[in-house]
Amino acid sequence: MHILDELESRGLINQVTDEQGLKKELSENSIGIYSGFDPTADSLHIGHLLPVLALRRFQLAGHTPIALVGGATGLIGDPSGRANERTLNSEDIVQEWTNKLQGQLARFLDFETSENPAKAVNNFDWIGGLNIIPFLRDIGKNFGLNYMLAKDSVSSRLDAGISFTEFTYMILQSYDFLELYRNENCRLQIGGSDQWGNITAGLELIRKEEGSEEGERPKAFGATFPLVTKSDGSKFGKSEGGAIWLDAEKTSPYEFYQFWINTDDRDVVKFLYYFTFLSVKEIKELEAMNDEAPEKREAHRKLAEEVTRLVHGEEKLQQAINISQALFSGDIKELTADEIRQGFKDVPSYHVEEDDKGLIDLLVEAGISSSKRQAREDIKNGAIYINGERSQEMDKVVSSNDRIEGQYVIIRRGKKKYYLLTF
Ligand code: 545
Repeated sequence: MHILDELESRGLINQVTDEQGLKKELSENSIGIYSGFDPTADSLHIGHLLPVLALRRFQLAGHTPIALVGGATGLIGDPSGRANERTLNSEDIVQEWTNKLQGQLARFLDFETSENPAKAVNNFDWIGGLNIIPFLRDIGKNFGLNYMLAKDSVSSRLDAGISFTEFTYMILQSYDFLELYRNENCRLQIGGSDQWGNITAGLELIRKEEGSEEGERPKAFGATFPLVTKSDGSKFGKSEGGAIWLDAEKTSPYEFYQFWINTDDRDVVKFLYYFTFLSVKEIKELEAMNDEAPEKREAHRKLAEEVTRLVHGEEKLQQAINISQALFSGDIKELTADEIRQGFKDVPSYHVEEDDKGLIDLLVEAGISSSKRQAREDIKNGAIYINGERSQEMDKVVSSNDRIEGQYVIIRRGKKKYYLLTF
């Protein structure tokens, strides 16, 4: 199947320039395809996944993905899709975030394959040293003020205000496209729908700078992805705790997995198309299962597995599954310390100073039972579980033997109330 048809059948194409021309180009040649990521945060989140995964889809189809990190553009700030001027980050911060994003992007692409290895580039390498006079003369001359003012990213900001800094952003992104067109055989830029204006500005620049004498159109194209929407109308990619980051330190693989498991029944099929590499046929089968028995959550589980594996790898996925199962069954004694940290990140925790401590005192001190009397009652009633096992021994002493990897004890009171004790 043609890569463009594949993207289309997955619902991944929002807009595309000269679709037939692009189709031909992709069938006849192996080309460079780029997408850019500005270091405006220390991590990507799932809102950035579509272009990252698309770069990989194009690589699997034999083309060369170029992941661009905006070491230069990140110092300026893209006004696209933003209602207000950004505050500038320091150069040190932008440098640090550039390195982090480069590391994250690299995980999704294959740099080893001999035919079409991926490329990682930083636009600071060609923008950082530019001189303003030649830049304004050679590149600036191609941008008419009316053209720039008519772009959504600018026109929508005329009331709220836009600095010259952000106003010039489209010129820099256009210059990147020209640079990659010239030096990396890049013929296609992809991005979210907010990037359409910047991408087409780049195509204009390439047309003007590289157009041949006979007026033959240079072969460069642009394509955008749809905005990811949810059936319940809420914003995609946010949970109660905020954004779902790709950095495991910011969103643990377990939380990440849970986010996908909790996908609305009405969205799960769409997300399988968007965020996995499962074939249309496989997704159709999952769709049938979801229609018949949504409560079994086969499609949700598959979605969570596939995306978690893609982002965090097999080992972290297995941990996330372990944690989910343990929390579901209450049988948590086999969990590792790392799994405990992920699974019980949001439960109340209490640090115990003593090595050995009587259970009754512990329950009161940690705020699990309201008084010693209540603690005795709880134990007697069988409401207290230590690492998933009911404990009805009144004079139980919690000691190092009870600790998971020497560090943690999980107390459960009743059906669902968990407490994390650290030592
Ligand atoms: C810079 C130089 C280029 C080409 C592109 C750029 C970046 C582009 C932009 N993109 C967004 C972005 O978000 C921050 C990511 C890291 C924290 O601003 N001007 O950098 C997003 N992009 C991915 C998708 C997007 C877009 O990285 O395109 O639409 C989000 O889905 O907003 O030469």
